Amino acid sequence: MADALIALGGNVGDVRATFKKAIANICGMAQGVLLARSSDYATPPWGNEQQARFVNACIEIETSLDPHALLFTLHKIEQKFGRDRAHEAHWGPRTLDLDLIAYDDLSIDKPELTLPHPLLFERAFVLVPLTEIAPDRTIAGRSLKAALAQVSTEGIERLPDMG
Ligand code: PH2
Ligand code: MG
Ligand code: MG
Repeated sequence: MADALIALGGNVGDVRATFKKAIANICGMAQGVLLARSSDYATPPWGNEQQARFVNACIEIETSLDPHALLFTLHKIEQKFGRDRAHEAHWGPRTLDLDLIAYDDLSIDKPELTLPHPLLFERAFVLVPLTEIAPDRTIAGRSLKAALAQVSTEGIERLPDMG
């Protein structure tokens, strides 16, 4: 079994309800066990600022899928929840984005999959929820806590639990 960190994001529809269903799908389809789930956070849009705020979260799972099969599964789940990669704007609005952030300590540099995720350390909307669930983790030799201290978390707001 491998340990995978996955970032969730979205800003179209009832994103928090989508997350809940998507996480159940991930565990079912990735033969996974949910090890940790962060809080949900409202985050200012990054990359393209002319769009609604996002909701972001991170999970840690144990999975028996290899990284490529896991990525394929994540894409299938994005589709199931209304994601349309063919017709969306780069960094634009979306119902559900599932990004594979890290898979054990594996480094992969292929067009279809780069691990760890290349923009991880630039994105407070990933570092905030990830540090919540893995405060002592290092990825590619960098401590998440130290990386978080170097980005602005302005406008990021932890959302109350849904119960
Ligand atoms: N995802 C994007 C583009 N911009 N901004 C925030 N805050 N959170 C995201 O998940 C996000 C984004 C495209 O995937
Ligand atoms: Mg993505
Ligand atoms: Mg993304």
